[in-house]
Amino acid sequence: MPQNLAPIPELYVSYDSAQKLKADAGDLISHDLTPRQICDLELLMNGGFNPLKGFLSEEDYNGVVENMRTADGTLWPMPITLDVTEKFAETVELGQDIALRDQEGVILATMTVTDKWVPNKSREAEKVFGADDLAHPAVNYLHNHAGAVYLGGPVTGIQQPVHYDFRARRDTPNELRAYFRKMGWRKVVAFQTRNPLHRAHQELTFRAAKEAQANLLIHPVVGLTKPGDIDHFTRVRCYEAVLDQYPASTTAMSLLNLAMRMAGPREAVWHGLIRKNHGCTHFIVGRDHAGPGKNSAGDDFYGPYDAQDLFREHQEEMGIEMVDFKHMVYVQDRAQYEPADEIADKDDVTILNISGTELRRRLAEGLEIPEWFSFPTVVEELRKTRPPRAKQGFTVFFTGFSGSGKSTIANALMVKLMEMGGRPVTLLDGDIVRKNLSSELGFSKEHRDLNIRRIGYVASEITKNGGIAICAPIAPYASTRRAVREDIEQFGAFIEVHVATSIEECERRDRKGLYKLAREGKIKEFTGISDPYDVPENPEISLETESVEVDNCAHQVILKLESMGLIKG
Ligand code: PPS
Repeated sequence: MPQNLAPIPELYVSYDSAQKLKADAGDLISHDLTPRQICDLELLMNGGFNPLKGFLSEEDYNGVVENMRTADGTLWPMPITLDVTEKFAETVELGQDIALRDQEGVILATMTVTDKWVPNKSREAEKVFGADDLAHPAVNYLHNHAGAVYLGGPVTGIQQPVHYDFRARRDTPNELRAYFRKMGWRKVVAFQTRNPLHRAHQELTFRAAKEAQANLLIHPVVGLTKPGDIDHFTRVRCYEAVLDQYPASTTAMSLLNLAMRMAGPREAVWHGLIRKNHGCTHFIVGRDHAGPGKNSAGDDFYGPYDAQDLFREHQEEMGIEMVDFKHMVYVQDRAQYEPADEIADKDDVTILNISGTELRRRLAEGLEIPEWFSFPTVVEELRKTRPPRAKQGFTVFFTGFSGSGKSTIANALMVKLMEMGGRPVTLLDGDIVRKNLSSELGFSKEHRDLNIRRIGYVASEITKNGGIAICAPIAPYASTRRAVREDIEQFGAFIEVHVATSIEECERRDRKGLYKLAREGKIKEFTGISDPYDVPENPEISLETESVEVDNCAHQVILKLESMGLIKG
């Protein structure tokens, strides 16, 4: 049997042992896994991350970060770490077993903690992602979401994470290997994707398979992808629509529950190793594979062919061969797709191409998407989840000192939007939220953060469901505002409005008499007097209230919404 088709080791114990282990593990200290950790654990347990046997130890982590190798020299480019809070780490001793639970509390595995350390996250960012720059989604995750302490140790698998969606389309490495054996597929080229497939992708994957004289595995990621990507439910429906376009019995599709890091070159090598574990012999690597977008200076994080170069350097050792991704363009004169670098008569033919940005613009504005570009069924699915901007939900988030005029302008805006109609509008005013949603909270940093997070959560749900959320808290901390923006932008636009009334003017107005009390020390931690306020650096709008009427301030917001295409005349 070819090596790529032989069964691969998993970390699961037998069914009977799992039942016993699960009962015993009820008494262990538990860690509730984050969504990313659940993805990582699933691939550790089912052999997708073979040869890893658990979350990395400190020595392995250092090796992986510094030179892409575990302590014993095995090539592994991505740190697979169990990050936890300092508080949780304090409760765990080395040598102790802990239970790893999913978000509903189901025990998926146990882990023997052999290592516990505080990582140098900036170093990890520099080495693994190429820069300690928060514009990189994985660096942002590392600094702003991941716990401060890492635990390492071998994992004993009890059960797979439960998935309720597309169950028949999900396969473990061993299930795919068995499928390839059954079908007699010896050579398989895998195509990794986090985007819907259009005609160009169909052409290039089909050609790649022909070139490698191999069968084709469409292997889309349905775990975590880049923030802002099209949700996997929509994508899978799109993939299913495209599958008919391939010759029967040469192509399969399987969903991979991977949490991507967008680490470009290192990610390409990682993806290759994962596909090898899934029984594939070839892997398609394109231009800017798993690229994270622009850095904070507006440049690309990685060179366009860095991923291909790093893959090529290691492919022999990896045991999976790279197939270059061809940039396919549509040649109108011949009504077909061709690789851009193979068109000899470039100057005599009309070449058409629609970029990802242009596609998003057309969807956002409800414009035509031609048939030469995509399949009608795919476009139909995309239009369902990406309605034109004027029909999407959005959040207007006011921030400013107490008494700056946030609530008054927010109210005026709400009334204007309700007059226009078309979408439900909800006002989450600072004072009102504190009477209902956050009635038990005070004004410490921790409580203010919690308050804003709650407002952000409600606003994100409203935005997701096509409504308009208007929020008007002080929201003094830039980092919290940023986190709320991230939550909301997954579903719709986030418009930050800085009500820029100066603290002197707010104090002069002192509409609620609170500034006086704050000056007398009778109210502690009062924003602008005895507590900080981070002035927004790049708000969508900054409102000057001292010489402008409320009605006009609200109107400026309406004009901004109109210019963003969120409301139509
Ligand atoms: S925060 O920081 O965003 O959670 O604040 P927020 O929920 O918007 O609540 C602000 C309102 O509470 C009143 N208040 C205080 N504000 C600031 N600092 C302190 N210590 C404080 N204590 C009470 C104040 O009236 C704010 O109302 P607005 O509507 O902003 O004037």
